[in-house]
Amino acid sequence: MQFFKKIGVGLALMVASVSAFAEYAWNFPEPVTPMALDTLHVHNKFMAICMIIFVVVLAIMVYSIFAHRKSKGYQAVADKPPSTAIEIFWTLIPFAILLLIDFVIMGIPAYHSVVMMEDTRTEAKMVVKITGSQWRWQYEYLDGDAKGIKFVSNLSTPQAQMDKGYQGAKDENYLLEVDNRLVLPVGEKVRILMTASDVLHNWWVPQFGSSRVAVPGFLRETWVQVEKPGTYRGQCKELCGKGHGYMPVVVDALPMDEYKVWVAAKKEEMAKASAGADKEWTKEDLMAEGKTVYEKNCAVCHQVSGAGLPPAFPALTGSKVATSPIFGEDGKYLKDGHLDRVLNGIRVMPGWKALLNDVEIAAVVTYERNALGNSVGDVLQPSQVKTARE
Ligand SMILES: [Cu+2]
Repeated sequence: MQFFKKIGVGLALMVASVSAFAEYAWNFPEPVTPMALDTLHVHNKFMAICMIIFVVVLAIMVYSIFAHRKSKGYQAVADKPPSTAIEIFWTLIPFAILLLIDFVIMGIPAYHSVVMMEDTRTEAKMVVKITGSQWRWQYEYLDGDAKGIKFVSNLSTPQAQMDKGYQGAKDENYLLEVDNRLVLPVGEKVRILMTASDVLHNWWVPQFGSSRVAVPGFLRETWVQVEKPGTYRGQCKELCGKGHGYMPVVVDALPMDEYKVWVAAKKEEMAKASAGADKEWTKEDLMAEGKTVYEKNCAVCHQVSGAGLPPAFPALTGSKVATSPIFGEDGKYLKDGHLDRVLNGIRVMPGWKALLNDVEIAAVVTYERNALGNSVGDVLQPSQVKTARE
């Protein structure tokens, strides 16, 4: 009887864990979108169904073994002549039960959830395009007040904390912090268009319940409607290379009025940046800006020191590209020259044309030519980048 008591205690614990669903420590993170909530409900329902099946099957099994034991005079089935009718009967009954559970009791809520995930049409008031690239996210607002806002979102955890042998304290949001967060209004259905520029990525925020693989050359879609203001964190969920663990997603969900303030501020910031492209920059200013841009965007492959990780990521220190002239005699930038590489990329290196503004590109090129062990001495002005783009 001791044995049955133990089973009883075990079952009681399992049933008790169902009530633990209320606290999310044991379960999915707290859902903040209708999609995440629906998925959680489906998950809980399925857990309960699986548990009932488990308990019923185990109970029948334990009862059968115990009640029909040999010492009571029961004979093994194998010793009796087989009955085809009984065999078929006992195969069809569980089959019918499982069919009912799978297709009706589990199928209907799962279907509801999937349809909900696919429905990007209804009531979507704004569209954000998300591009994954090795190893960062790019966000672009395609309509509404925020139309024209676009930026790159890079990991902002200090390099030192990621170095081998680092002993100090790590940030609270270690590897889950970025320089530019995606900002979305609360309560608004946002359609998300997703693509990638190099390999597969996956923009995933667990609390949103939406996850979709970003595929180069394809535009895929999903949606989010954040119901609760707050900061939500996620990661790239598709193994995408060396920096896969270094491209987090951080989303700020703001109430509509605060969101509008953010949009206005961001637009002003962008206008200021493009105005900066027309003035003449000093070498010091470009170098300072260039260092920031380099360490944010380029150091992940070419390393902070410029030594690179050959052969995949060549060194910039002493590199032919970074030390030979940028412009030809006709005044146009040279093909395969420094500016060409930065604007258009090559092989695994993305083109930075769409990701960085004129000032940032001019600054990073100037920096690469006059730091990292290089000392070419020349300066690239933002206005030259602007002309080069045209
Ligand atoms: Cu990725």
